Amino acid sequence: MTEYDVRAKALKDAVISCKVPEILKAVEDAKADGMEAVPIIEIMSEAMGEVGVLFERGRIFLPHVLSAAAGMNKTMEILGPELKANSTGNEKSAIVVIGTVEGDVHDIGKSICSTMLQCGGFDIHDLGRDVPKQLFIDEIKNGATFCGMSALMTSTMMVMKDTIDIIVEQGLRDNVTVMVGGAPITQVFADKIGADIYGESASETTEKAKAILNS
Ligand code: B12
Repeated sequence: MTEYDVRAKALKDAVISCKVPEILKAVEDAKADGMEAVPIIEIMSEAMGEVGVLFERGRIFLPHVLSAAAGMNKTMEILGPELKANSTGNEKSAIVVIGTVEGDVHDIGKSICSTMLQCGGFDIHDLGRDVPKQLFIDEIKNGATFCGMSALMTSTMMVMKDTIDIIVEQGLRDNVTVMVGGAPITQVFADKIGADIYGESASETTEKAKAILNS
């Protein structure tokens, strides 16, 4: 195992431990070893998926998941400023409205996307979680040219399609690039509901959004 692999495993194990102090210590150790913010976040995001699997199998319970989520949020508080300081920005800028769709409170991945898009030079209007459809529409009417929707549950995925339908009905479709993401979302689903960008990760989302902005 390389030194990087050892550090990556320590980060993953810390998230899976669901203990905030262990998570923060692993992040500090990784930073001290020179690991950059983006790989730290990506490794930890993947480990959160494993936390979900353990939860599903009944090996851990809701308080554990909440604690791992708190560790993840605290990590973003620590790494966010570093990400912003190292950001390369972009020559052009655009307003991005982003949020987790109505009925869904999962916001960790959405917030990571917000931070990375902001580092990519976008002007972020983050509406948070459980966002009513109309709020996305209002932001588009007020000048947002990118609309990012996150959904983590099979029961809320279709809210993305409903929102796109309203965007079309209101004659706003040509004004906005629609981006969708979240663990159950796939490229196939994104194509089916008529989204422009599917982002598997925050860095991929930022690259794809930048490519459209600069095209
Ligand atoms: C953490 C978590 C919670 C936390 C959320 C805390 C928070 N503030 O977000 C809490 C404990 C509150 C929670 C609650 C619930 N949860 Co939960 N939760 C999870 C868990 C373990 C991890 C999610 C996560 O944060 N992943 C890490 C992030 C970084 O990954 P990500 O969100 O996928 O984001 C990345 C990409 O997808 C992408 N991306 C994300 N958003 C966007 C947006 C755009 C625009 C783009 C382009 C890209 C993009 O970029 C991100 C970063 O790289 C998942 C398991 C899983 N496998 O996903 C279950 C999971 C999503 N939860 C689940 C369930 C069922 C629930 C509850 C209903 C449980 C309950 N019985 O009460 C409630 C939901 C209540 C509600 N109405 O929403 C199920 C959903 C099952 C399903 N098929 O629908 C899962 C899959 C667990 C499971 N296996 O059962 N949960």
